[in-house]
Amino acid sequence: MTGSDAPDGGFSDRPVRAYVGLGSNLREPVRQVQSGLEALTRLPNTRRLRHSALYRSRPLGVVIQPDFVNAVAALETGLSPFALLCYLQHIERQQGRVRDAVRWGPRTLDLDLLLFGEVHMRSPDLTLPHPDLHRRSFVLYPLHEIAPRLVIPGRGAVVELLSTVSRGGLEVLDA
Ligand code: ROI
Repeated sequence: MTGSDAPDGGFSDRPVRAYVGLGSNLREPVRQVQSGLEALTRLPNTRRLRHSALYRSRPLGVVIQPDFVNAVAALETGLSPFALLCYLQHIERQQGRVRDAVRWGPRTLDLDLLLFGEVHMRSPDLTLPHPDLHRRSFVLYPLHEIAPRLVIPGRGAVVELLSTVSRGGLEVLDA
């Protein structure tokens, strides 16, 4: 797979700061999220910067399913948004993700492209910023941990958004 398979040409003009949310609640979720974080270090034209602690969170969506493990990582990337998305989906497949199995149901590894610099876009395959990011405590808390001054384009400062969501049982897991 190469970045140039992407519909937007594959590369950005200059490096962009992007944020990725990781979530798993199947087949040893801690190990799934750790290997997802490692896989992000191997993306082409990309440096993985900070990542958050691992958090345990109650499932949003189908309620009768195992708790999730979530984390957020920051990247600096020369890939385009669609090329990065393709690589993230490739990592999900490598870790056994079956897309569209049960909507809002359990998953081995979900990698959500949360933010891509200041980019705003809406397409059938990719919406930026991620449309639910400002409502999800399991994204906002880890994001605030690694980027406390971050402002989400169109939504406001992460630190302000924290006070609008319930923490809902979110706990930091021991390292
Ligand atoms: N719930 C939690 N707590 N964490 C997730 O990462 C997550 N991901 C999902 C759904 C099924 C909506 N619920 C989640 O995709």
